[in-house]
Amino acid sequence: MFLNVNQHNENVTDLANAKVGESVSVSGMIHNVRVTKWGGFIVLRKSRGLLQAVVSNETSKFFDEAGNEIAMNDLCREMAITLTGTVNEAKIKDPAAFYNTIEIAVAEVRVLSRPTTAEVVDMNALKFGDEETLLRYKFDNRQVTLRNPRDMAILKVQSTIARAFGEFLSANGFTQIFTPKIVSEGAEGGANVFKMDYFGKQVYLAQSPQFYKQIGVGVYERVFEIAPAYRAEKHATSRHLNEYISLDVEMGFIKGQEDVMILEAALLRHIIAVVERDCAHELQLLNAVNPVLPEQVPAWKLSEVHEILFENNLCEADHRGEDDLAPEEERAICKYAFEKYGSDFVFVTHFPSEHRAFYAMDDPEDPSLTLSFDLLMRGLEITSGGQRMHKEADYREKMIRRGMNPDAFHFYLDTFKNGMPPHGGFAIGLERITACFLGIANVKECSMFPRDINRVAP
Ligand code: AMO
Repeated sequence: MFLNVNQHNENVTDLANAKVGESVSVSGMIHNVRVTKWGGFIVLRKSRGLLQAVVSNETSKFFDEAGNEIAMNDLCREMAITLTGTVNEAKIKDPAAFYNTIEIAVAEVRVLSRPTTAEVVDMNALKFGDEETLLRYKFDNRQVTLRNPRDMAILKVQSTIARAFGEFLSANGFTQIFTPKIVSEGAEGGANVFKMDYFGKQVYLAQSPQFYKQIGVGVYERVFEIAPAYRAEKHATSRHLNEYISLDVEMGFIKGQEDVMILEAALLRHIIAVVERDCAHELQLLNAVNPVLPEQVPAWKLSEVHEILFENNLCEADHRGEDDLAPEEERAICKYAFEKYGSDFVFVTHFPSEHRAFYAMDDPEDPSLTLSFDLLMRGLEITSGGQRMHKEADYREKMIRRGMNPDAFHFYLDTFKNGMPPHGGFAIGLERITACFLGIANVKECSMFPRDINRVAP
């Protein structure tokens, strides 16, 4: 047998160009059915949201999988159907309706398949919110509650962010790479690494593609990766997942970490523009305001952030002299930056060397600090990044100073032994940036199947 590839039909189900008065055939899942005296409504769920179809007792006909005529009453939620009818103009108020200027006058409905339970999860009864029980119910039944238009919208925006990330970088000379997630050493240090048995040997799940993306710079100069990262965080918080998607970037031949920060700002401006262009429906449904990234983005040293907050009396505690940002500071400095400079983003730089991963380059002007940064968005850290060391001797010296065994990292060090350009990069947590875009309080809602300390299924 041969398949004729010319038969490929683009966008068969896209109704965007459907004209009023036209006859169309459209397939989807029944989101809701409402029977009235004169007929009723079938709400069809499509990939972007809902489509309303109007049934008339006089003219609409219904058929089951075998082609036998049935009554409208025999239809139920989550049946897969193909519906044929005429496009009519309409004004649909339901914000979940993606098609809000048209409806279909049903001529015929054909059932393709049906659920086998009488107790299909009622997507319409799910209210959005972050009460614990509701979230637990949603995550326990995620395989079906994902069909809720609001959850669909969150993950649609997430998908758009990831697409825009890849598009921008590909257009700017970056090569997409795919690196192993089963690794012999954790890249970020600390205790939050998952151990795993690998044919009798202890290995780890990658906390980040850090080593491999740096290696990639020696090959392609500029690389990016979109892949899961694993962190054995034992605490349940609204901003930590045990598996998250890391949007990683690494670039060679930089003059300083500012090159990396400028690239990230330009990348984010592109992402914001694409989300605004392609996700207007989702932003409206979720009541989300697209973030603002002005031409002049605040970029303050950690010590300056502590000072600004203290001088303006913006935090409960005095954090001056501390070697990291407290969560109340992250929120307060973002509020300050938005009110004073109209920016939803703040770069914080020059974190103390002791508190950054070993690969960070120390600041030649003050080696107790690093040329590294975090990017805060609307009160939450969405990125860490910075300039890396690029000389083998510097790595060995810092590793020994930290009590690490350089031999365990021989393949990584071998990269620098064989020559590396000055380079730097960053990683954005996809669930976190999605949550910040949409004003969602818990990052788990921005994961298709969240993994946390109590959850590995579904
Ligand atoms: P870092 O460990 O700061 O840096 O992680 C980078 C970004 O990843 C996201 N993130 C998480 N999101 C959800 N749950 C978690 N448990 C979690 N941990 C991290 C955050 C964070 O800002 N290799 C460096 C990056 C680099 O320097 O290029 C790294 O992994 O948004």
